[in-house]
Amino acid sequence: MAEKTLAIIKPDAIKKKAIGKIIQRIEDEGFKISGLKMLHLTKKEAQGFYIVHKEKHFYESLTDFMSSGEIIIMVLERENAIAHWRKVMGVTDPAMAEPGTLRHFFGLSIERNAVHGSDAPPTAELEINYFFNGPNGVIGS
Ligand code: FUP
Repeated sequence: MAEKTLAIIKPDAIKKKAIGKIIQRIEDEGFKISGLKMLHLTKKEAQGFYIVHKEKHFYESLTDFMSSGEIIIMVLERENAIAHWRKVMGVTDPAMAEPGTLRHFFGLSIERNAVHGSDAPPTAELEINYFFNGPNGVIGS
């Protein structure tokens, strides 16, 4: 059965003009893209998205970065979508990411790591709702 995950192309990858290559890879990996939009998040929207990290030392810098430029947000569907997308992205720190992964190709640092993916089914649902059908209105629609 198809599963859904949220995927984000982050500002660093957009600045590098990597949108086309990343979306090509997504399609080559058998995902169906069932939602897509480009947004420039406000600082508040970035803080809301990363609220689980609010006590972390990197929260301020991460949310500055995520609100520093446009991002592309997608809903990806396929069997085992969450785990498969995380495998295609590679681990959080690009320096540790395996060759062939998107973070290895495009990531600059643990903060500027090119792409985001949900980490579990409840998170995927929460993240998709945050951008596509949030209770307080659809962000950026
Ligand atoms: P991931 O699920 O791989 O995106 O990684 P995490 O949920 O652990 O981290 C969320 C985001 O926080 C990462 F994309 C990048 C950022 N981060 C930092 O900026 N510094 C750190 O030390 C760890 C994570």
